Amino acid sequence: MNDQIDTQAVTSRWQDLDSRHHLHPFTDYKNLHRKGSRIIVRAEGVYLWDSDGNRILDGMAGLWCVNVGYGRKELAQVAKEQLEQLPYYNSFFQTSHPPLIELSELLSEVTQPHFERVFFTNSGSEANDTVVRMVRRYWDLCGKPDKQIIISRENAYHGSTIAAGTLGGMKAMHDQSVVLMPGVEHIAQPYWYGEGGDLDPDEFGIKAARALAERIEQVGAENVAAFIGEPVQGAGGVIIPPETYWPEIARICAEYDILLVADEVICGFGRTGKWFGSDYFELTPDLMPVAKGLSSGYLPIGGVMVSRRLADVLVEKGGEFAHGFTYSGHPACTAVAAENIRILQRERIVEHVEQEAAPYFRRRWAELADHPLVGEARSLGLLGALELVKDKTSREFFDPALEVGTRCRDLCFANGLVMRAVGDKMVVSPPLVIDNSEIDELVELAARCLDLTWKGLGKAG
Ligand code: PXG
Repeated sequence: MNDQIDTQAVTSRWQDLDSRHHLHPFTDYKNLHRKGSRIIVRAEGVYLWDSDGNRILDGMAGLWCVNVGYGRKELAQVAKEQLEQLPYYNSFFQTSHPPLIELSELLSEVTQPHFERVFFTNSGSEANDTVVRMVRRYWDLCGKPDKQIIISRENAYHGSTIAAGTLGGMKAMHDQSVVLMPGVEHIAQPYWYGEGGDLDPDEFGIKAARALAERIEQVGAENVAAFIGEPVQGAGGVIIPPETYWPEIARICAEYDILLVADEVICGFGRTGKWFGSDYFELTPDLMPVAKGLSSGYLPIGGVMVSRRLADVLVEKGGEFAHGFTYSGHPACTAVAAENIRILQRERIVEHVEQEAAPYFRRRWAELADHPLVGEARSLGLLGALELVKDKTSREFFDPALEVGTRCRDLCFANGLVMRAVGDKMVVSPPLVIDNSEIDELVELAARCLDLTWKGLGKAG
């Protein structure tokens, strides 16, 4: 009893300090101040523990990143050894160091053969800023300096810096930025469930892809540098494009000589059951920004995989590429990322996702479509989404003011499951090492929380 009182006192103290001295990312401060944050103190495998001792199944792998699961002593050991050996040195001015070189080689090994080089950053946002710098520099060096425009999609997420936030298609973010970066266009997303109307998914996939060709025609191909897209939109609500979508996008990019950028920050490193989302959709992009699963989130690191087409021009015609970060290729981060990739290889985790976890998850997750609240239960690899709807047959959504998704998310958290709400879409992206019994637990907890949400809406019994 006394222990419990002590624990609660410690939690309240942390909550108080947190709300007084910390501004959280993407958070409504007043709301948080009323509730107090959930303080997470340790983690192992697919589970988290909070400061009150509650165990929580982490259905989101942190923020879509802890691919190899929590508690990997090998990664802690590698970080410790690297910090002792060489805690910092930069890669500017013609210097380099062993873990950076080793990771670069490993990345060229696990990506498609035309990716031989990587530019390191500290995050996915910086990777996408680098994409902007790089594609514009490329076309300039090719003698086509007018090719500046980058076409992206509504409801895409590419990060939170000015450049990455502009590339993304998040209305709430655009509304809060007084000045967005010029030279970015947005087209409709391939979101069949919400925007497909009477078309079947394949017809809608073609229609959504043709929006790219239409926009290129409108602004002039001579002005367009690149198209950027997440193979599966993550933060937008696990939007899985119809099968017809990506082949048509790739065809249009080739037809108009537009670079194709696949943002692999979420889809990379096994999430889809292949090493990269591009492998899953059989795309050969020109650039692939990566982050998150690159180090399984153990230390911050991102990068851009650069194809031979761009690298040859940057290297041969180049002069100085005036871009980089103090911590580009940080020794401890690169050492941990390299060990993380070796874990994925050694334990055949990508194969585990493709052959065992994803097929089992797909079957169990689909069962949730029977719930009266769920209009669609979709998944790809270890990405899943539920559409919470008012009417299953007409695909009618709830009034956003009801905040059905937020209610469901809060109920999940209170009942031992992290499931994220994107509006009224519930999404999951668990650690890739999840086993079948943990998938059962995830689905059963989700079902229980859907019931509680349903009851809370006053629809039961
Ligand atoms: N690209 C994609 C596809 C992402 O999902 C970024 C770039 C930016 O990465 P950094 O490392 O700069 O955050 C992301 C990040 C959410 C959520 O709530 C998603 C992300 C980040 C934070 C929250 O779904 N994705």
